[in-house]
Order: sequence, then structure tokens, then C-alpha cells
Amino acid sequence: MSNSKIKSTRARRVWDSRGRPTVEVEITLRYGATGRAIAPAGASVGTGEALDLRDGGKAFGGFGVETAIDAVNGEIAGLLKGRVATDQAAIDKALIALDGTANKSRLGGNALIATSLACAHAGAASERLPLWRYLATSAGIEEPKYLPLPEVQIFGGGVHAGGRVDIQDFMVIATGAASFAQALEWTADVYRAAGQLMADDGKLQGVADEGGFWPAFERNEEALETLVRAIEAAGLEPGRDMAISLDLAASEFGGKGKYKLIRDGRELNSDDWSGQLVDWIERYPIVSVEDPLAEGDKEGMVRFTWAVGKKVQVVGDDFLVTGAERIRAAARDGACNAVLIKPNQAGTLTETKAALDAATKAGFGAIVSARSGETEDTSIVHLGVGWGITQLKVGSITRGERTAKWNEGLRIAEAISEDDDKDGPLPPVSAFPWAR
Ligand code: 2PG
Ligand code: MG
Repeated sequence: MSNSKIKSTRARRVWDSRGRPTVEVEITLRYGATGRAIAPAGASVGTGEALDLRDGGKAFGGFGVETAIDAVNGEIAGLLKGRVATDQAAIDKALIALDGTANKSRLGGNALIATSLACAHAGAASERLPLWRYLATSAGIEEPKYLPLPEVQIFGGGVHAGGRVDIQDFMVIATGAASFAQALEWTADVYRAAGQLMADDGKLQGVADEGGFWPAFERNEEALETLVRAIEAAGLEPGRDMAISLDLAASEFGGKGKYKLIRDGRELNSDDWSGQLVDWIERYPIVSVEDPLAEGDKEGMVRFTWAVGKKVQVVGDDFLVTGAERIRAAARDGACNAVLIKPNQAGTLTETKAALDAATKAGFGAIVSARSGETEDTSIVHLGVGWGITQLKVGSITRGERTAKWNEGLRIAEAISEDDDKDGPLPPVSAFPWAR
């Protein structure tokens, strides 16, 4: 116990994948163990998220994090000194009370999540356990048995690609893969095939924020067509081996009952936009749809879930913002059947776990997710494995801040795989009723 008492808490400015500063927190325990974590940052941000505190002004284009860093090095360091790092719930509770606001805007959601995660890392180090095993043990899960199923971006759009297409994420899920390693292998085949097809068609413009291709498509649907062609070109069967998943991030182009698709030159009301999505679901092997309606369009979300929720995964991201109370309300209303779990939306590890528990209780699926602004931090992969979350979304399969996560999954796979199967078992198929 006394081994895990906190000696010091220190924050520093580090850099994220968009060239913006972010907060890293390092916690040192009395007997030398340390834990470190970095806050990520979103671009399509739900209004209910913990606030990512930025300094504003001229320096760093307004994205400076000196206020958040000062909060950690001052008030937060004072609060944590002498506390037991393994007592995560008490530490998170104290952090929330110290901040004192509903959206963590005083000390900053970025300061709090980096501190909360660093504390978990330090706790794990003090027990000489990898974080995934430490989290499992703390949550009363005896032995993690599987890796989460990867959901991987092939094309970026929306606010991650200057609005080049309206839809934000065109992703694939290797629903037919036998292991975590095989899912990544197939996905990389599709990624390279998509790049080749686009180069051949003269549609390649580089990569978007999460490493997916930044496409020069004329219409949103062209991305779906190209994705199917890419899956086939990789020698896989669309809908069986490899399915399509979309994050519409609809709050970015819709709201107040209107959805404006600039690329398609159309403005639709909520029902017609839903109808368009249902039409795509019928014509393409789409198995998962995230934020199909704007975060304020609850009625639309309920109607959409009612229409397709038996067949596809309907995921709330901006709509649920990793909030236990929102998840419970959505389950009562019949909006969504799955939730994206992003620790920095909640602001502390304990609140993140509460959201996951609410989802499990509601019978919702769960996907642990990175943000569009990321770093080499791999905490979310450990959360995924340790807490038995069945899906993982970290952007594309290129760029270091993304491969850091996939590659960490491969390392953990070796540790949890029994016998000679070192490729990483995936959750049982019953976890994915929508995988046709
Ligand atoms: C999302 C994420 C990741 P952002 O919307 O799910 O793709 O994007 O971090 O910008 O919210
Ligand atoms: Mg999203």
C-alpha cells in the first residue's frame, strides 16, 4: 500500500498528431514507480464533453495548454501528494470535487484525464502489472480472454479532411477474421488496395487527420462504392470477411431538423436523411453507423434506431459523450444500441468505467475509441482489453499515433493468447449480432 503513495505529480507540454500542444502527466510514487499519460483531443466534439481547456490568444494558434499544465503542477499536485495511487475511485472523486464544475472547465478535462490515467499507470507499475491486467484485476475480471475487434478508417472526411466529403469516417470491420492479427492484416490489404484504386482513378489527395485517405470524391456515395471495390481488390468478400462502418458525425453538417450535404448538393430533413442512410444500409454491406443524426435530434435517433437497430449497430458518440446518465436515458428512449467510449469525453477513468457499466447494463455494444488528435499514448488499448470491451477504434492503420495502438494490441495478444495461438483471440461472435 505505502509503496503506492504519490510523491509527485508533474505535467509537461508535449505534441499531438495535428501539431498542437497537449498535456502529459507523470506521477511518481514514493518508492520510484512512475505512470504517464497524455490527453488526446477531438475535432468533432460533442457539446456534453468534458472541456478541453485551451489558453486562447496568439501563442500556439490559441491551442496552448499552459493553464491546464499549471493546474496539474499546482492544485492537482497538491491534492494528490501522499494519496494512494491504486485507489483510483477516491482519486477521481477528489479530482472532480477539486474542479467543481459540471464540465471540468476550471482545471480542464485534458488536465484531469491525463492525471487520472497517469495514476492508473502508476498504480499498475507499483503492482508490477501491465495496465490491462491491473485494470482487469481492479474491475474484478479474472483473466482477459480477448482483444477488441478493430474498426479501422480507410477514408477520412468531414472536419478531419477539410469537408472534402460530408461524412467523417469510412471504416471497415473485419467481421470474418479469426484473430486480432488477421483483422489488421486484412485491413491493411484493403487500405493499400483503396490507395491503389484511388491513385488509378486520379482521386488521391493525401491523408486526413487520422491517416485515412483524403479523397477527391464527387459524391459521398462514391466512397462507399470505392470501399466495396477495395475490399474485393484485396481478395476479400464484402459483408462476409469485411464489412463497412460509418461515422457520420452528423452534428457537423446537420441540426435543427436539416442535414446539408455539400458534396451532394442536397439539403434533407431528418426523415429524408435517415431514409438516405437506410437506403445505403440496404445497398452496401454497412454493419455499424455512428452519430447518424445530430446530437440534438433525439427523435430522429429514436426513429432511426427503431428502423435499423435490429440489423446494424447504431453508435452514439457526440450523442452520448461517454456519459452514464445519457446512456441510461438513451436506452430508456430507444435511441442507439451501442456507445463509443472515449475517456477524455468523460474526464476521469472512473467516470469512463461508469459509462461502460451503464452500457453493459443497457445491453448496448461498446467501442473504446481514440480521438482525431492523438499521440503515442496507448492507454485505451489497455482499457479495451482489461475491461473486456469488444471493439476498438483508433483511426487508420497508418501513422505512428495510430499504429502505436494497433501494435500495442499485437503485443498484448501474445500475452493473453493461450497455447500456440499468439494472434489474439477475438470476442465470441455473439458479441456482434449485427455482423452479417
Ligand atoms: C469520432 C472521433 C474519432 P474526434 O468522431 O469518433 O474519429 O473524432 O476525435 O474528432 O471527435
Ligand atoms: Mg464519432
